[in-house]
Amino acid sequence: MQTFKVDGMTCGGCVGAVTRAVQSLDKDAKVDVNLASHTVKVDSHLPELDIINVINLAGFKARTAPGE
Ligand SMILES: [Cu+2]
Repeated sequence: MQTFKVDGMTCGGCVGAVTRAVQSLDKDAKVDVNLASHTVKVDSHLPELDIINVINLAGFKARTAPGE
């Protein structure tokens, strides 16, 4: 499980967009978005950097959240 802080998510549409972005790289990825804490948890085999890049390409601002 990898945890990211993602800025720019405001509604369910954003949740869907982030989820689809990650799953475009790994269709079996489990993506758990918490809008209130701006946190995205990803359970997949993807490298951390790939996840950050694809979320940013979708129009958000992702960074690692170490220790969470
Ligand atoms: Cu939205």
